Amino acid sequence: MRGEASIETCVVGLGYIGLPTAAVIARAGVRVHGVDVTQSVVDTINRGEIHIEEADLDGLVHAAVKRGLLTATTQVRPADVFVIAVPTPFEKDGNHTPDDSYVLSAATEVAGVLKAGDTIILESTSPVGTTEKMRDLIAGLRPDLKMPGIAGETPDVSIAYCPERVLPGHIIEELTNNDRSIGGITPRCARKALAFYKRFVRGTCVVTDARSAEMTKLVENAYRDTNIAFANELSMIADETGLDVWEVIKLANRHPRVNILQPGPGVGGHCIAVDPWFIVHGAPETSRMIRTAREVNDAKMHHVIARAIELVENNPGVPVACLGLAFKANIDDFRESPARFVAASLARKFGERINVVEPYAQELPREFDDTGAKLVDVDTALESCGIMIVLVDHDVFRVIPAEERSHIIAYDTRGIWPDQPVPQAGKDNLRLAG
Ligand code: SAJ
Repeated sequence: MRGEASIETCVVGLGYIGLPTAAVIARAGVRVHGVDVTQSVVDTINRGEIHIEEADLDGLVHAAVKRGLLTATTQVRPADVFVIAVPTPFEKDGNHTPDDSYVLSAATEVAGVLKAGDTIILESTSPVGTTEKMRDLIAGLRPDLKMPGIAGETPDVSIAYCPERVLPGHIIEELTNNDRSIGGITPRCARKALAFYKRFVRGTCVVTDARSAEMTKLVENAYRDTNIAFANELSMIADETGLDVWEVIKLANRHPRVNILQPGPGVGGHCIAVDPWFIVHGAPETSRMIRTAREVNDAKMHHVIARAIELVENNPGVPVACLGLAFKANIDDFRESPARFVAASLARKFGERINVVEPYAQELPREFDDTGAKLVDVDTALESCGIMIVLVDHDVFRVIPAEERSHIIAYDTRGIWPDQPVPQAGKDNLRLAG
């Protein structure tokens, strides 16, 4: 933008959030060094190509690399602003303990090149207090630099927490237009981060403190998880009582202050099924509803598996098609996907009777090896399968006309075929609505 000082940015982590963020920053004319631990990712980006699927990202990265505004390396380089966008998974202890080691190792690398006047921004979804923990780590590594929020010192650097809130499939548009929380360790840190985001964000940037911004990010996803759990619980109640959950939700949502979300085979992805646990971990005694919502959504996946097994066993010899592996509609992301888990469970149990339809997959994931299950296209499934289990609401499944599927028995966990004939009473599993 005209009139702004030229700055250099270093974005650490070039995944689903880091790469689009780097590309959008570069589009605003800011020079970006992207850093990733994986050499093949770095090489791909330096060729002007991308390693993930995301609408409009390839053109943006290609243009940024061509203009010399985006370069990728495996090493953190000196910059004016550092943006950390690395994963925060769970520890492998089975207790949903947040693993902040990637954040702290990125911060350690940044500390090595940090100079007075720099700004460090953490974007990774993180437990409350992580930004201060990062500050304390850097303070220990760089005693020559004064850190913000430590009494009596005028800081040399600024540190802030600024979470993204973008929806996969719409990342570029949402990175630019969504409002953002800008949480400084001090108000001065927030102002520094604000000036940075103003360069490429059109949405309103709301300034707050780092801990509030950390909690806000977790709350947003816990809110959605809780609301999906309500829908999933309703679907299991409807199953038990023989009601059509889609009809009930449709009617209830005509109330001006009711907006129930849609049931499905469980909740997947890397955010909604993960972030609520960060709240539970920080306040285990008081976060009862948030924990229960997680448990309900996980239970829904096991409910779907049990119902699907019942359906397949009640129809001996009939070939089965599982529709979808992605964690949600119209994307190619199969990580942490309940659909994939359900389909793989059925493949292990029923072997070659199981066909998987996933237009976004070139091959089946490894857990399907040696099961006998096959990847087929929609038409093959319609011709050869008598049972269809809808696990993902991809548009390509939604638009299959009723007459093309009138011969099949459907277990529609997404409610995409409201016109599917309801099978005979007495077969409970066929009355399933969710
Ligand atoms: N789902 C349902 N029923 C619904 C809505 C969603 O079963 O009515 C399921 C989806 O099928 C999927 C899961 O929930 O398995 C999550 O999908 P999603 O579309 O709700 O969310 P994500 O994980 O793609 O992205 C979320 C978003 N958060 C919120 O909407 C509050 C996004 O804005 C965040 O930036 C993102 O998490 C993140 O990175 O944290």
